[in-house]
Amino acid sequence: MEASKFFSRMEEFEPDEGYQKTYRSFDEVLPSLPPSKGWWLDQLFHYQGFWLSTFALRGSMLLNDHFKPRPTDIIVATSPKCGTTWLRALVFSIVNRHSFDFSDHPLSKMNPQELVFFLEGAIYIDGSTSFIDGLPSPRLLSTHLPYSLVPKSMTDDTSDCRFVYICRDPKDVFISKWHFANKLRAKDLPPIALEEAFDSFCKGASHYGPFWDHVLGYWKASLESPKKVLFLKYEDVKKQPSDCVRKVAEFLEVPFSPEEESKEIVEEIVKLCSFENMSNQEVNKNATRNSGRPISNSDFFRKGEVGDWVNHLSPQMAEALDQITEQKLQGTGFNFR
Ligand code: PAP
Repeated sequence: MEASKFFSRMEEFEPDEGYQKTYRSFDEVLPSLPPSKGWWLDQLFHYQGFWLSTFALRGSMLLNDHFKPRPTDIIVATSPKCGTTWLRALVFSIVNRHSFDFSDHPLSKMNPQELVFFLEGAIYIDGSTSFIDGLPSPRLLSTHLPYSLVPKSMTDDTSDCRFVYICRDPKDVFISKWHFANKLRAKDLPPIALEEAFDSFCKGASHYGPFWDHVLGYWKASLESPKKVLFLKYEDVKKQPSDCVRKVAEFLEVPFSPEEESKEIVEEIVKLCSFENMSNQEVNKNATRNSGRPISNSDFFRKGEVGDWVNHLSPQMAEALDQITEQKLQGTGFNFR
């Protein structure tokens, strides 16, 4: 299929020669990539070590060729279902805490995806970086791309943009992904069986997988460049949300002042972004996304718990996944405990 067919707003955008070149590269590269069956979309493609949908692949190529990072850019980076929605909300409310009243906050009216823009998604919709280019600084952006596929102009030493990454126990990630995939599957398809999804997750063939390689890419980057990449775990944020909020604020160089501490602003942020509060906002209960996909904001708020996998995975499956995790993480200095 020609790249131009993918870009839904192409008629509004006149691509110059630079963009035409990227579209052509995409058209050339796609047929050469090993495919795998997706969980809801037709196919995933193995590109530079990761399984990407055509959506993510195009996004990555367009980003690489056309995105101009700014030193003030803040990127929420995640493998899907590790806490993207939550981290978007936390980062937005930390960075903008002087601009909004907690009693009348944008997060009460908008889903975090409308406040922290999904890079490869926005670029896919426009077929260009024009929307992202038009955002005022500091830009709050998010990506699911693995660190190795993020443009070098964002990750190398000359760039000051910062990444806040969150990961999560792969057993919970898998269960969350499986539920989500079944929401996204076409109505005329049966739900994807847990065993089938499990098999492909273990082999690494899920969106932006292998999961472990995604985590390790950001883990290593956080060790090598601690000022550029902050690495968080979902379970730690659940356990000690206030500490994590302070950590993110310090990393972003907007630490809480003693006055803010005395006014309990950290606790306000934790409350505002909590699963209970966010999942009860009208916008997150009902609104359907304007993305052409059969998902609504409520699909991003399922249980928000640590350890829900126990209700779905057999002990054998859990052990198999733990073993893969142990093997993959051996010698890296990282674990999910
Ligand atoms: P995405 O990567 O596709 O954008 P993401 O937000 O990471 O999705 O995943 C949703 C998960 O985060 C859900 O987990 P579950 O399926 O295990 O329940 C969702 O419930 C959880 N989640 C969403 N908001 C919050 C929050 N405020 N606090 C804790 N967990 C949350």
